[in-house]
Amino acid sequence: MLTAQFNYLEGKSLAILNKEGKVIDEHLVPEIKDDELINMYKTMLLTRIADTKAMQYQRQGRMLTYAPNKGQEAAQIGSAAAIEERDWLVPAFREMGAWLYKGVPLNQVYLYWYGNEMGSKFPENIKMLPVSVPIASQLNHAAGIAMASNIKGEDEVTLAYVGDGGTSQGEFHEAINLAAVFNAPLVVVIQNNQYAISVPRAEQTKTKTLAEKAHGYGIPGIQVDGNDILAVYAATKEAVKRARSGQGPTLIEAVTYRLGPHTTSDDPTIYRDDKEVEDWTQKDPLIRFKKYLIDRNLWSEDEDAKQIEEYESFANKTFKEVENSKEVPLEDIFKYHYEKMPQNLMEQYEEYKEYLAKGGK
Ligand SMILES: Cc1ncc(C[n+]2csc(CCOP(=O)(O)OP(=O)(O)O)c2C)c(N)n1
Ligand SMILES: [Mg+2]
Repeated sequence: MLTAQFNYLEGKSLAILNKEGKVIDEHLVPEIKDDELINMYKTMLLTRIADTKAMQYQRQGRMLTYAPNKGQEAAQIGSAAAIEERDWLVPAFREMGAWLYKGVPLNQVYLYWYGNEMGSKFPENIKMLPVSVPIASQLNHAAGIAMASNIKGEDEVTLAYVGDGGTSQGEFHEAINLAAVFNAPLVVVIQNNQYAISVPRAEQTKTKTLAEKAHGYGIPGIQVDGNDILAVYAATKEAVKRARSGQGPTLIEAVTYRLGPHTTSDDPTIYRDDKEVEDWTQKDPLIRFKKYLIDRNLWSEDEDAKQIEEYESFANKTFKEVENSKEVPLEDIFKYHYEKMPQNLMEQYEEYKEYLAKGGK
């Protein structure tokens, strides 16, 4: 078992590919079909391109605030690839790769960040919750879904995400404790991207790792190289198997790095060195996985160049469609929390209409 072999208390962390894309230990390589490996890589590439484009659209004044994913593609896609269609995915807000792997069309990703409620209304067959902006609140929803699966006798698993900062929220504790006590089929992936806005990981908690927090809940935990898609996949696959066979939750810490700003409203040069960003750029998860696939003759630089071109025009076309979609009705901002808009919300709606009528933006 990987959780036993890579014991966080002994300072061990699971890595399968080194930063040159070479396999560290053949025994650890998970069984993944060739077409799935390619699908994983292509989704990483689409995520990188769609993400880069989104930053540009925002800078051009064509999109609202945006939270970029650059550098975290392996943590997102390695985990999402380890669940089945019947399983639930519960994101925080920085999981574009997981959304795409789960089958959410890119236009919905863009609609969400464009401020259109329809971006959160996924096709019926996609078992995924929408973005959760209140940090860690999604974990209680995830624990609830997992507990419901047990009660209903269904063998589906819930995969939920949280950031390093999210582990300091009360809901992190509440959700994992509850899921552990009730043996709920929950897998929590912490995307430890080293920062919660400007707060560095070292100021987030006194524990050496985030994985070791599992100990306090009596559940297995593991730290993995979050920029190594094979390591993330292997650890998640094992955790999913454990959850599905009635052995309860697992906590996975994926050590990664946010190469971009927290959001388009943030300036990371104020709180971190260029040198640090440069060091992590060397550990880019995409380059590493591409090298691995090329070594295995599953991919080539030519195919890569063609795919990049195709995805760039796909992202541009998709975003133009989003821009040309119908104007977002004003009441959308107010109407989805309750079946019927309560009085206080009606008042705010009226006030907002007046504000706009007077030229407010
Ligand atoms: C309950 C709550 N408090 C504060 C915020 C403001 N906020 C938005 S993102 C963020 C940092 C989250 O850091 P982390 O969990 O590490 O996720 P990351 O942004 O790094 O993906 C904060 C404090 C919020 N959205 N919700
Ligand atoms: Mg973070």
